[in-house]
Amino acid sequence: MKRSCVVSFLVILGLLFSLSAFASAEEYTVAMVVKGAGNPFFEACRKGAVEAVAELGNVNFIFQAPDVPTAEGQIAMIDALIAQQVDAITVSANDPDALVPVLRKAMSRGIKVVAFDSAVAPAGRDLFLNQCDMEQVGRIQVQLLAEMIDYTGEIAVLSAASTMANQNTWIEWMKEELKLPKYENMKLVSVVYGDDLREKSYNEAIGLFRSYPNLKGIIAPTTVGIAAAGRAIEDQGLSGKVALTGLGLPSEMAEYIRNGTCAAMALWNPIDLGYVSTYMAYALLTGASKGDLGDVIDCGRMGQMEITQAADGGKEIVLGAPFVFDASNIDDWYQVY
Ligand code: RAM
Repeated sequence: MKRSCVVSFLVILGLLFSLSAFASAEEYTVAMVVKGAGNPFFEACRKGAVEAVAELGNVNFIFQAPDVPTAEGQIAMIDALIAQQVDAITVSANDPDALVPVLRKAMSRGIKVVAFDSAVAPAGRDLFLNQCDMEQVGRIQVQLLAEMIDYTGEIAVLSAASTMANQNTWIEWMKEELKLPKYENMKLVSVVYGDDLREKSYNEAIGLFRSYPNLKGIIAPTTVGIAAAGRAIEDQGLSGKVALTGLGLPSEMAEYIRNGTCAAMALWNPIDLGYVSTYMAYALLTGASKGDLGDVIDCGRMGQMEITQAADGGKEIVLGAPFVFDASNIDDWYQVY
C-alpha cells in the first residue's frame, strides 16, 4: 500500500514535470513576407531572421516573397498564412494601405504583426521596425549626388514602385532638401518607377537618358534600382557623364563603386533588420512586451531597443543611422551583404 502510494506520487510528479517542460518549450511560427522574390536585400533580411530564430530556439520560421512585388501577391500570401495559423507575421509592405484589411484580419485572430523596412499603416500593424530616420535617409542621398555633380544640373529619381511607403517618404525628404538655397542650380526633372524589377528599372534608366540628354545624375533609393542604373550607365557609355547614388547593397555595387560609376551610396544593415524584426515579433508573442510606447525589447546581439512614436502615428523601433559606402570602405563590406 505504502509502496504504491510512493509510486503514484512519483508518477504524478513526473507528469507535472513533463507538463511544465512542455509549457516552457512552447513553439511559435513566425512568417516573414517580403516585397518580392529574387531581391538580395531581402535574402539578407532572411539571413538575419534565421540567425535570430537559431538563438531563440523555439521558433519555426517561414519566408515568403511574391514573384512580382505587388500588394495583391502579398495579400494572397498573408491570407494563406492566417489559414495556416502562424503566430506572427513580419512584413515589408508593397503598399501601406492595401495590406491593412488582411493584416487587421490577422491581428483579430491573435497573430502579431511587425512591419519592417517598408511600413504598413498603423491600423494594420502592432509595431514597425524603421531602418533609419527617414529624413536623414532622404537628405543624405541628395547631399551625396550634389557633391558628385558640383551642385549643378538636371537630376532624376529612379524609385521602386509608386505605392511603396519607404521610397515615397525618402523622396519627400529629398524634395525638402532640394529646397535649400545651395541646390538652386540643381533641378529634379523626373521621378520614374522601376517597381523593384531588374529589367523595368534598367529600361526606366535608359528612358531617362533619352528624355533628358543633359541629365547629370540619378538617385535610386532602392537596391534593385541603383544596380540596374549602374548597368544602364555603363552599357550606354555614360560613366563620368551621369553620376549615380542612392541606396545599394555593397555586394551588388562594389564594381561600380570601385570604377567610379557610383562614387558613393548609403544603406543600413539588412541582416540586422531581419534579426531585430524577429526579436520584436518574439517579444510580442511571449508577452515580454505588449508593444507599448517606452517598452524596451531584448534584441539579442543588438541589445535593448525602445519602442517610440513613429511619424505616421504608429509605434516603431529605429534600427540606426545610414552608413555611406565609397571606395575607401567597400572592400570591407562587399562580402557581408
Ligand atoms: C530595395 C527594397 C527595400 C529597400 C531597399 C533600399 O531592396 O525596395 O524595400 O529598403 O531597396
